[in-house]
Amino acid sequence: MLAVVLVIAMANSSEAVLAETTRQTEQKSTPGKVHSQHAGHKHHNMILDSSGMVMNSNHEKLPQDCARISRDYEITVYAGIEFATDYPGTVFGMSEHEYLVEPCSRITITFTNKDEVRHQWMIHGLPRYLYPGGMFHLEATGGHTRTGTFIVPSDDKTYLVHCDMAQHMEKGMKAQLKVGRGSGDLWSIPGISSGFKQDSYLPKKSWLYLLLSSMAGIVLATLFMSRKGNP
Ligand SMILES: [Cu+2]
Repeated sequence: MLAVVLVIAMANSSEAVLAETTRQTEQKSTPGKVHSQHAGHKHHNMILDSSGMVMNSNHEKLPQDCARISRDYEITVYAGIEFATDYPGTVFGMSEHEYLVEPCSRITITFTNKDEVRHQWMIHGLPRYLYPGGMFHLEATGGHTRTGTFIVPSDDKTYLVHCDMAQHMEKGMKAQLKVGRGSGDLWSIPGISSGFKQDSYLPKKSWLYLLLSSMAGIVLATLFMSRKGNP
């Protein structure tokens, strides 16, 4: 009995290995093909080749809260060091750091990388039932262009857009996409919001303590002056 189970288990595992090897061979031999069954990226819809990547592109699946597509946008974005010159402290930049779109709209991004290093245009916080990890993602190697499409839900929300290469967001590749009225500005968006968050090291209501101590100072000074005037 045990031997039979072992034989079946071995047969299954060798089948699995064979299937995986075949899949890998297929992927190697057909660069650029859509491989939604990629091992480890089972649920990603990904097109990948040597000059870039398009992940989770969605041209037709509507978010649950949208009855139809309200509007189509075609947005061209350039990435590169030349777009950082207007913003002190940055190294990389994008030609647009803010995108304003209508609820339930369909957005096609054409992303051109004008640098030699790789850059990405990645948006977070999309509905996970449509976009694995809540993410839509374009990546272009130096001098290349990638195009992809996604559809946003109906709620007013501000989405983070960035390049996820190490230190690129910190060095200027940060943007925001506002659906409808948005949900406020993100911090450190070049040309939009300030570059740092204030750390709250002061005690709460410190303005109150400051006011009270100033008033106490004035009272003491007044008392002191009036005593001096009337010995
Ligand atoms: Cu980058």
